Amino acid sequence: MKFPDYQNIFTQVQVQSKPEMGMDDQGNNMMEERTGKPFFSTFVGLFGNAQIGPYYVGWTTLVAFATGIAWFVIVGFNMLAQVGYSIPQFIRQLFWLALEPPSPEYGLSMPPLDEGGWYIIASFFLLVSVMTWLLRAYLLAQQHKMGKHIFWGYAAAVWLFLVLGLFRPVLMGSWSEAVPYGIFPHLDWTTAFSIRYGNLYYNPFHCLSIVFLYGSVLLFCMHGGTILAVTRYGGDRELEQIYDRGTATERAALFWRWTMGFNATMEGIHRWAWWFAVLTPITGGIGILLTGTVVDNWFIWAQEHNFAPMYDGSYGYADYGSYEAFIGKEN
Ligand code: 07D
Repeated sequence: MKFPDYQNIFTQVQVQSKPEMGMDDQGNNMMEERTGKPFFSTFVGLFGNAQIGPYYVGWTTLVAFATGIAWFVIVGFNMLAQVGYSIPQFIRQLFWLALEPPSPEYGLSMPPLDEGGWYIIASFFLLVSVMTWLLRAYLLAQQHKMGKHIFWGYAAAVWLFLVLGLFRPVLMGSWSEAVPYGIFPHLDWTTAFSIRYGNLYYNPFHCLSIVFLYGSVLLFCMHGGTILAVTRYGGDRELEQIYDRGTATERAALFWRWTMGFNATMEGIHRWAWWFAVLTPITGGIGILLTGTVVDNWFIWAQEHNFAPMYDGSYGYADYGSYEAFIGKEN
């Protein structure tokens, strides 16, 4: 028999037999709260496991879905109302439509429905949805007697989400600080935020967040590439290689040590990747929390801390504050 030949995500081998149902620690089938009759899909099997289902439905799943759908529908209907309930216009303008937060005069109070009230209600549902989904990750890990690494990873993203939509608006004393719901509008908000606070590139925590974001990409590529490259020596059985190091690990380690003088370990590389990923939103959240609360202008802050230039007038009219001042016709 020819040894199975693996090619990237597309494997030539697909396991399709009696469905894997999962076991509890007594060795019984664990079907409580699992719904859906499992089936196999050859197409899905090209990308991952060919088995679809069963799926875990506990109370957290139901609450997260119900509130998530409520948020989605409230946002959708508000957008629809803005185009006079015209479906063609809704489709045409979808990317530009938004459910915006209340304007600043309402502070942290509850505004009328069509002046941000719907935004507050939708946000409440989104908050419940994201938090119950976080709890779901914890409970599922607990049921499987797993570590809580995935829960903490998602919690890090939730930290940034909470900073953007809850903690910072409360510290600033206004819901108007929160992010609008909409495709381009939330991107516009991001740009406006950066400009308002003197260019986010000069926020050192934004810098750190980018380092970890790009770093995660690099590590993921290095690790994925390394494992694929030593799969022929059994490197894909990574856990086995951790406690019983074989030639796959030796070669992978040697490759990197000869390439850059240092190599991670078969176990440690996963901690590197996890920490880089988790630190992206952790550092990001710190940066956003400081913006407007502690630091009002990151460019001036950077000048005061000697890593943005103090213009002396030799660079052009920007140094003068206005074009009129630059050409000497201010008065
Ligand atoms: C957003 C939060 C967690 C999300 C959760 C999900 C739902 C429901 C709905 C399924 C990702 C909630 C669930 C909503 C889903 C359905 C239907 C995590 C999030 C829990 N930046 N920037 C970052 C770069 C600039 C700005 C981080 C690069 C400009 C602002 C990251 C560049 C300006 C903020 C990053 C660049 C600007 C950021 C995000 C380059 C103006 C943030 C990390 C090359 C455009 C955020 C400190 C992340 C942040 C952030 C990268 C440029 C503004 C590292 C590469 C100068 C306002 N930027 N940025 O993991 O943390 O997000 O900043 O130019 O708030 Mg930036």
